[in-house]
Amino acid sequence: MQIYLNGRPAACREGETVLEVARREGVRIPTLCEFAALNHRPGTCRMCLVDVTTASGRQTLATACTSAVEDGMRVDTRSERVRRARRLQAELLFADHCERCSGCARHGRCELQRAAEETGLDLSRLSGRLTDRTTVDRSAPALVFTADKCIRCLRCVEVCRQVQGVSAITFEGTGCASSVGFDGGLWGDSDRCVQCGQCSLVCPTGAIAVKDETDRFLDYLADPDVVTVVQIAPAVRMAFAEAAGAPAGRNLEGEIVAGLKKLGADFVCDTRWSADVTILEEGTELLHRLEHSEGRVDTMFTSCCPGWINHVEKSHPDLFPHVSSTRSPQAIFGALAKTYLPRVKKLDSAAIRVVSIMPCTAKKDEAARPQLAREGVADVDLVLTVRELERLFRTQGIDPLAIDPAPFDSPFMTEASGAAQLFATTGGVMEAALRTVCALAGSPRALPLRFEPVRGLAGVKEARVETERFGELRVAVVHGLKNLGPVLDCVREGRSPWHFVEVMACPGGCIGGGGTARGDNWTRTLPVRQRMVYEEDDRLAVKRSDENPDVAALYRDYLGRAGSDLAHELLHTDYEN
Ligand code: HC0
Ligand code: SF4
Repeated sequence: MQIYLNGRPAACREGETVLEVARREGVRIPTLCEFAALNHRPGTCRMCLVDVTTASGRQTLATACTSAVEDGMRVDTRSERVRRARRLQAELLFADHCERCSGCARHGRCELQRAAEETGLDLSRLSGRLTDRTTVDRSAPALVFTADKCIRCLRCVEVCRQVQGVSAITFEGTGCASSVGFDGGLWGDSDRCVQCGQCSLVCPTGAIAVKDETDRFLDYLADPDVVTVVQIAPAVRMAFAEAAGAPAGRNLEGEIVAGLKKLGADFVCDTRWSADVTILEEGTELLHRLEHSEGRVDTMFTSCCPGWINHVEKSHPDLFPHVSSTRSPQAIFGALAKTYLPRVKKLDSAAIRVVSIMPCTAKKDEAARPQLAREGVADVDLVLTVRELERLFRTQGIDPLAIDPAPFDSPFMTEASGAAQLFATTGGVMEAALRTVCALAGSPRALPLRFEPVRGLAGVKEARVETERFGELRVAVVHGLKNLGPVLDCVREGRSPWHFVEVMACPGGCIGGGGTARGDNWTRTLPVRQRMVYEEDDRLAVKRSDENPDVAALYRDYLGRAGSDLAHELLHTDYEN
């Protein structure tokens, strides 16, 4: 089968769309509402209009994203008629779109701006004519919705439904007054949204954006009485290059450290260090459960993903007894940065502000949780996402692709194992935990360091390992909340075969977090980021969390042993209360 694209023959298959064939042939057609990775093509923005002449001679303007190819079809993607029609569609989109572009988080990276440029739209005659939708909903902890930036593409509705199975975002109202919404209420009142931020990854404009808190960081840096302690999460270094405009696959860890130091950060440390601490605490907790389960399977869930914790809290609170009490690495870092670091470095704890650089929007929510504050003071003061950091560097004149890399600068909270690096990907917390738990519980064969069954991007993964003390350990790994249902049913109904289950809310785990770089194709970027994680694990000399000398020093000099009273006070929590 073939069609003619701008006069040139192009081979195609039955069922393909004109847009798919054009993309394969390298013929550019502007798009806006369409999102290939979600198979989402509502055909509503009409940016992809093309001139179609069928083999029988019928001529029409049609949307390329929804039009199936027919043998002999002639498609003109740039006729005068097409260009005029697309420009009118762009004008109509601006009829109820705000034009406060310069202050928008997406300025320069907005898909609507790009569509205007591609269609040659200079000034819309219809700007602001149709309706006045000025609502700005700032009620959610991490994300902001601005109604008059919404172009009703419904990508956010689809990602929330298809990928997360949460369906917190709905399409509401009719005609010009229609918009996405949150069950008719404020976003912060949603009884379903987990703040994973996947919607902010797919929104083509600034309608759904991360709450920008970069100013607060600049305030901290400018205050001579404040000591800034920055932590960088395991996945940030895997996604930052893409946010900065480089191709996927470059690890910019040293450049991020250098940029933060140049901005004036006092300490730049590594969340991988506290991920190793997490494994010692969570592993000890798991061993304790195994010792006291009297032959039953008492499933324990990981607790480090705040999107998952929010999901339990909102939709499955009866499962809290199965969730590990160990705090996340971000929260453990915060607690130790305000207790252990001042001891070691002779600092006033009250002067310290902990700033997290995270791939995650829900980490903003986690940091603000009352359970993670001591005497009303949060352990983590501020969370910036990868995209906020990229914008901060850009506005402060720091080019992360040109700056010389620098090492982490505290000798106390930076050393990391390969296990800790694995946290960045789905299956990584499990693999890290198994390395240590198998060592502590004895493994009959040579201790495995790679647990292949929990690697990769399958939605649900299972593995079994033999231990001397407890026999066979059965584990499962789930990422993308949509995949969770059957696993939760098994645990709730007492049919769970798994002793330990890792849950990460985002597809791919944190490498696919809602605060990372936007990619238009998860199937392309996630495998690259995941491969970088495995390579970094291979590169690091220490493989197991319990062999990290920095962590050993922490327990020797401060905490005592894993699971001690002090460790419980600082490093555990109870989300139920
Ligand atoms: Fe993650 Fe984490 S691995 S949740 O994805 O556990 O955000 O990167 O920082 O806390 O370490 C995110 C990433 C972290 C935490 C770690 C865990
Ligand atoms: Fe955040 Fe990672 Fe959980 Fe996504 S998977 S909500 S990025 S912690």
